[in-house]
Amino acid sequence: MRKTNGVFEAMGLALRPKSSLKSRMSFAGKKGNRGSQSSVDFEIYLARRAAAVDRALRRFLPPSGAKPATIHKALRYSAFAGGKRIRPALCLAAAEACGGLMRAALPLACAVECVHTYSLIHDDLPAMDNDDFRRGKPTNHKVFGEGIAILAGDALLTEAFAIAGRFEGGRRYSTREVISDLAEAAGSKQLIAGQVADLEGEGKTISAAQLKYIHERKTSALLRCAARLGGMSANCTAEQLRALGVFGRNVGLAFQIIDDILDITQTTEHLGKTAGKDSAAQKATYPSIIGLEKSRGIAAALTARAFKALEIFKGNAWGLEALAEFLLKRDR
Ligand code: GRG
Repeated sequence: MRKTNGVFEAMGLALRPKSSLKSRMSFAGKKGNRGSQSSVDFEIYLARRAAAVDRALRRFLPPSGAKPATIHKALRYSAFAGGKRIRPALCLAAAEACGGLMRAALPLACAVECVHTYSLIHDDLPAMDNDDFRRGKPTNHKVFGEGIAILAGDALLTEAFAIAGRFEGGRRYSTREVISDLAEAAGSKQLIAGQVADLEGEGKTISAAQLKYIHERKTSALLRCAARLGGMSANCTAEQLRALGVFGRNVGLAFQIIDDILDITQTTEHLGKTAGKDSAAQKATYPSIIGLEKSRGIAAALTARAFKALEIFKGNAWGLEALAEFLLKRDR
């Protein structure tokens, strides 16, 4: 039986022990009976995590009545529009794997979600992807106008660092270190570099190596950072931090490939965002270069690599394993 983390458990947020959850979870690369029960269990786990993140974000973000009300309404509109909260879940699961405390990890989980939400608001703008629909709702600029949407993104990015600053620092990692990790992931050599390469690659033939460069930055950098920050909040060892980075990077790469597959195979209504955007924008994706089946194989291989990185946790990283498998099989 795995060790459970008392603090996560007391809040109804710990994963179930091995016998009830893990035994029904299948490894990403294995064939076999993948019962629906395990995914139901994990969806409940994820929903509880998302609810905890929502409660914390409601507290951390300025209220919608704070002046000027327009900007606070706009940033809260996107922050609470129904995102899946994958990055915060990853951060919290990493903290749990390292025996950490929910209250130490929550500000960092929320900070990553604010960076993510800002990037979506800006990505949807007419000057970027020009999208009308996100998280099942009209995009921020469609509701509040372009000027306010730009400012709502700016405000969320800034709030992210204020929220991360609530992390008091621990035995091994200072507030400065976590903030600098987040800044690096969100900065011009990672998240923004990915977006620049993505924009510049539109309508061009790009190689698989260039595509990987984009995915590593546009998507993987923030997922990797979420896992690392969770570990740092829990005073993880240097070896654990490295493993969380490898895990997050590979899960992030798989996440983007699955996202590109879903863009082709699902409807706008189901995804809550416009489907078919990549081919419309003539964007190179793994499915467009190597086809759907090979792309699924690469996503599974990346997930298997992510699982491998968790070996050092000796069975205490159920949340991370379940999350990686859930992300590989997701349909939205
Ligand atoms: C810096 C403007 C700017 C953009 C950075 C993140 C990004 C690049 C663009 C957003 C669009 C995009 C295709 C991002 C790649 C990562 C991705 C698939 C995001 C969607 O993440 P989900 O599915 O979204 O977790 P929810 O809405 O559930 O939070």
